[in-house]
Amino acid sequence: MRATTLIAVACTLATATPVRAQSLLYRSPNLGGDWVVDPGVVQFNFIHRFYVTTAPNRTVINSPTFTFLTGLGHNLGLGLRFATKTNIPLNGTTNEGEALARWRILGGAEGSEGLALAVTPAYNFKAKSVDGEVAADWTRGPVTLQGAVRELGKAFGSSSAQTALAGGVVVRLSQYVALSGDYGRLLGGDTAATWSAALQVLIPGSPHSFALEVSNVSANTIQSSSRGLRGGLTNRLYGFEFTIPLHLSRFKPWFHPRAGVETGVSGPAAATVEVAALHFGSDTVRIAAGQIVRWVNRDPLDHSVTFEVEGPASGPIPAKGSYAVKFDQAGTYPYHCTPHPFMKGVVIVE
Ligand SMILES: [Cu+2]
Repeated sequence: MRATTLIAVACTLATATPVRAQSLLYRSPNLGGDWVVDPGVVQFNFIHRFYVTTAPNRTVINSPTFTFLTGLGHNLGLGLRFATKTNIPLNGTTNEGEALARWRILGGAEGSEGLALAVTPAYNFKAKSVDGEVAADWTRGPVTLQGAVRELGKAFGSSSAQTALAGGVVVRLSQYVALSGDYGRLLGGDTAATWSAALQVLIPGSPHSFALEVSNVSANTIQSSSRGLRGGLTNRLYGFEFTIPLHLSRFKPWFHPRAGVETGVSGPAAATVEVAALHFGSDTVRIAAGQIVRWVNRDPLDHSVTFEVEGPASGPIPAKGSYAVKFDQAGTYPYHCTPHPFMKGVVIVE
């Protein structure tokens, strides 16, 4: 399949389901979470932790974990994790890889009020172990409570299974800043509990979030996140996490330059929403059933109008492009922009 075909397929898929964003403002450092992303998006999260050895060497020991997760639609995700400082005491490489799938069984877009729940089956290549996690969170206003139950098929190089429990809390001080912490431990056995604390920031005007972290966990796979390090200075690592959503549709203009395109239905609109400066100009519009709403993109970059419920979706609206939808049924239709999930609006059809 040619790259253009692949991208076209990804874009078609991207228009079919509502977005799921991924932001550190709803998740503490050692809880993998219950988030999934839209089809056509590859979420890349980069954790970098480190500690410094004692004098005279004072060597900085780095401990990164890379996570890639893509959306398959229907609240399913598929991903890979790779860490270079495993906490699984087996001979050989210190690298640790994990393949994972995720099904978000319950919950709206990330950050929605109420309960969300996901299951994450995984395979750990270092431990040759089938692992899994059931994770839930409950959000009300500025607070998100998290919990996770993990099952480790062959725990830490042994041939026996172990269960771990973890819980965390995130408190959002504003739209852009949050504090979080978590605690977890394996059931049974004399092992160190895991803990972390973080200051999280949503970078304004961007889809990125950033966290400054302290923890006693060196690698953030399901296994390595379940047992704390112990021993001297290595029981505390400092570091950061950075989240990067890569929207494959962003690359579409390489193949199909198109500005000023009009998509959706044609005809006079009862309401026009100007999209400019990364905002939907009127975030609430009221129309009567049978009328048309048109979105006009005044920004030099792509936006989209993606409804939270199954229904019409614009796909990328290029600069100077527009998109129009006719609403035949009364109701409330919240929507957002897929490349910029913080852009939100609602159409109320009366
Ligand atoms: Cu946008």
